[in-house]
Amino acid sequence: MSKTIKNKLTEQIPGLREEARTLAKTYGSKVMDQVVLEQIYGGMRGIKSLVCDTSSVGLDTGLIIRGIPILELTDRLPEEVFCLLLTGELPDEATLKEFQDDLNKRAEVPSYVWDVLNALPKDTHPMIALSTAIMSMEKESEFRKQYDGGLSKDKLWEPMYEDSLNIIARVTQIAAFIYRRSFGKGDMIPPDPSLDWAANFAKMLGVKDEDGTFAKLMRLYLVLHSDHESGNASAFTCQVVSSTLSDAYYSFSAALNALAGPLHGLANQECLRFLLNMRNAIGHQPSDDEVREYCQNLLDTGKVVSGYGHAVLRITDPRFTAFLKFGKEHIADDETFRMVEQIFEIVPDLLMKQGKAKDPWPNVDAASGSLLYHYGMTEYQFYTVLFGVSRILGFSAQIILARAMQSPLIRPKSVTTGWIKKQVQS
Ligand code: NMX
Ligand code: MLT
Repeated sequence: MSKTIKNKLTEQIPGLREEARTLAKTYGSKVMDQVVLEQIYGGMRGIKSLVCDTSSVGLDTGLIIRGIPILELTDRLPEEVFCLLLTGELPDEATLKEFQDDLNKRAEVPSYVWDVLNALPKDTHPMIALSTAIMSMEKESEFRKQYDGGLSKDKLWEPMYEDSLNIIARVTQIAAFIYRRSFGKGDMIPPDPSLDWAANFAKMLGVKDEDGTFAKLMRLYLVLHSDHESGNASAFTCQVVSSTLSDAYYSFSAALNALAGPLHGLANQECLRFLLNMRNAIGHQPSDDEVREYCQNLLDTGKVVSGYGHAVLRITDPRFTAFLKFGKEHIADDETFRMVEQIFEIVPDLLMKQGKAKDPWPNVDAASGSLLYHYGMTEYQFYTVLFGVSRILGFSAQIILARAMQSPLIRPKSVTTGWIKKQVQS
């Protein structure tokens, strides 16, 4: 199948290149955005300076993948969403099957990766283990081999595609190994190629799942986190590294390091930790007043409420809505999930009253942990690895397309404080 996706891309690329060339040539000097000083000091927030066709994030719509709002994709498999991210089309049944078979063929993890992981202390953070495991496989890179062999720039997307698919095919085994080793869950569970990517992952994690609901959650989880345009910290890191013509191993590892920060992907771990701390501090299932007081105290002491706020969104993140729906359907009476609902009722008001956060609404990280916790994955230090496994789909689609478009080295201009002072005085 991957041949089919690859064929599709091969057909699309000349047209995409021509379109970009014509746009840049015809309108090269047209002003697309203006930069104000606040943005320079404010983390470049909102500056339109990147092209990303895999997905877009509207401040009042949330994630849209190739024109399809994420809430219309929640019953899809992550493999289908990957095809959509990369080619702009959902696969038909045969294409999907071929893609899944292709992933299975690529699934063998080099044995030295287990040695590398086994050499790490067991209490190494799972995100370090994931990033290290991916870096350790760099010697497998087809991109590096072919670049060293002189492959021309216009063909570099092909080995990028090969590397990306190899990583997608292997990363679930690696992540499951990390989970089982870090938290004393016993030996590795071998992959089952008869299952889809997410169900296979759920099985390898070894979480008890008699009725298949955890596998269903994994499918949803891996769809919802798959991409969020290219300005977010991890995808941007991935693009920058890949733009130097580093391969996918370097690029993903670097991107995962960016994802591992508490303002980004680690917020899912922090959010669950916050729920448990609140429950422990209060000593019983908290009342609304107790939740309000606890959260207000957090804000008063200068802390952030993890899972709330966003650099782009100004609405409830539809990915949160999808998790909330899943929770209401499957675990409505769960105590931790109830706290997620209570916080949703209470925190936006507190944030609005505080008047600092531009977006007082929940993001993707506010509910996901409570669902995992319910199904027995209580080790919240692992949650960002799940985010990373999913986001590797988006990283892959983005850097394959970037090489297909022969995107240049990313190198914006910095200025000194002295230069800024001169500008504002003139
Ligand atoms: N709780 C308390 N304060 C907040 C929150 C929050 N949830 N969100 C924003 N603020 C504060 C922020 O710290 C800043 O304060 P100060 O002026 O003292 O530095 C002020 O509000 C303005 O920040 P914004 O411009 O609204 O947000 P920004 O675009 O800078 O940052 C986040 C976006 C997501 C980093 C921020 O909302 C945040 O820290 N949220 C909590 C962490 C989180 O959930 N991150 C996950 C994001 C999604 N993901 O998975 O990556
Ligand atoms: C993401 O999914 O990457 C986060 O919501 C962060 C972002 O978009 O900035």
